[in-house]
Amino acid sequence: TSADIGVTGLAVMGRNLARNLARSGYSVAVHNRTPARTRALVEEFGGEGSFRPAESAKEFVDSLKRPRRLITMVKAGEATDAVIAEFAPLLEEGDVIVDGGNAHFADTRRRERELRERGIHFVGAGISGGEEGALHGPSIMPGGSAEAYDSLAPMLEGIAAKADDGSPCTTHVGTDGAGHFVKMVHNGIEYADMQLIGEAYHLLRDVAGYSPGQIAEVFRTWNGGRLDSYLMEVSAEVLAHTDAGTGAPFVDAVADRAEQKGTGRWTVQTALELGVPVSGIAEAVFARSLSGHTGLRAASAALPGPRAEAMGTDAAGRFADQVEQALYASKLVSYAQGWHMLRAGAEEYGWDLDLGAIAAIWRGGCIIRAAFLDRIRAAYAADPGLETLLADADFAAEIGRAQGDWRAVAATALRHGIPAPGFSAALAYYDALRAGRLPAALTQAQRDFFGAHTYSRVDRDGVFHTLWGGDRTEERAD
Ligand code: NBP
Repeated sequence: TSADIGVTGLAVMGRNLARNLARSGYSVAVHNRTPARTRALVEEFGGEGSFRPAESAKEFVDSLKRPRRLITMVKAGEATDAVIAEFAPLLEEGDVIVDGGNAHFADTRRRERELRERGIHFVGAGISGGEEGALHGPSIMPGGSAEAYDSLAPMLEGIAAKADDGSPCTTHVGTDGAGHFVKMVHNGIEYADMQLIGEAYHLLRDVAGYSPGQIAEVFRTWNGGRLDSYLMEVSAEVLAHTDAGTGAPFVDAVADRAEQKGTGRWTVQTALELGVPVSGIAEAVFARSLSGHTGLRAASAALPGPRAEAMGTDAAGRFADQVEQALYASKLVSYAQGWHMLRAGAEEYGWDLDLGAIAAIWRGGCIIRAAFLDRIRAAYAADPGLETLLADADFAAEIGRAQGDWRAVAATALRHGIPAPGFSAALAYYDALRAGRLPAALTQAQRDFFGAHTYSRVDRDGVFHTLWGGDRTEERAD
């Protein structure tokens, strides 16, 4: 009568994941560096299922069924290495360590390689949904060997969120760091979604002249349509909330400085290395960063510019409809960029990512869960080789219909001096993809001028260089 699985690291996430497993009928060994947390878990929630508290690593490992399966839910980084260093020597060939923390996928690749050499399976599992998700059903993105996934599948599928069609929000994402890579891109998309909703709010507030309560109503209406998503719902909840202390809208009582833990930044850093333009995510990361530069903002507060003027009620209503179009179109672009990044990562790191299946496991449990993701799943089901989501016939038609309003909203933001970098960057990306000719021709010619970096021509094959410093004849450079 040994435990089915073990969880070590019993802060908010680990504790709730262990409870989720126990409530699903598994017997769960629980362990934490500081044993007080282990005792607290069993005292408070012991009645929910079968927990086996262990004070030492050895006791913990010895209490697990073979092959042993243990999940570590400790702080990402050095703590994860410390846990692996402590537990790996106690394990045997075929045992499985699952890292459910927010590790960087490059660390996961390294850890997986090191443990594989010792015959131990290492599964880097991205887990999204926060504390509540861990307890009631997160979206789980496991990467590692297929064999390790198979041994975990019933448990993971049992505790994961379920999509509307009943399917569990987890799948074998790919080998080694694939799960944590996919989780990272999920978080990047989450940043972009939040930024776009923020821009919609800003425009509705300052141009439409709506109160936070009115905007909450608008968001609730949108949430009943194609923008239906957890983040839309959360935004409406926050905007409808009144601050107990001041009686003012809660959002006005919060300092306008957005923080970040780093997964958005990792997404952008990795995208730069892969050469993938994820401008929506990058603008979102920069916008958070800018908001925190209070000195810079104070020093710039008197700079000249237009003051937003609120419009009349009828115009405001029409404008709100346009903002819905702009938000939807920009969201579509940022998802297209995110999926481009998934494809590029798969190619670079040799993962066989199923792009539709990733959309499917984000339909529930995770922070970006939304009705929209089922359409992305369907787009890849119809054409697994889809070059970009924007090329899907339905999405292309929708963005085509939205673009007039999208441009109007971006122009309004510019005219009123309201920063909307997410809307604008998405539109610039869309227009750059559409453009027959890009000024990149001039850029490449400049590079050839000052650095002899050569160029190709539109009319013949080959590599060319112009003797800019001499008689400007063109020579072959290949
Ligand atoms: P924390 O990220 O705050 O980590 C606290 C846990 O790490 C405690 O159990 C602590 O043990 C343990 N730990 C540390 Br710190 N250093 C250790 C070491 N050297 N050896 C062993 N254990 C060590 O917990 P969390 O917020 O529950 O998150 C857990 C993981 O899940 C993180 O990787 C996080 O990024 C990820 N995640 C969090 C969320 C969320 O919403 N919070 C969502 C998705 C993923 P102690 O009790 O002895 O100090």
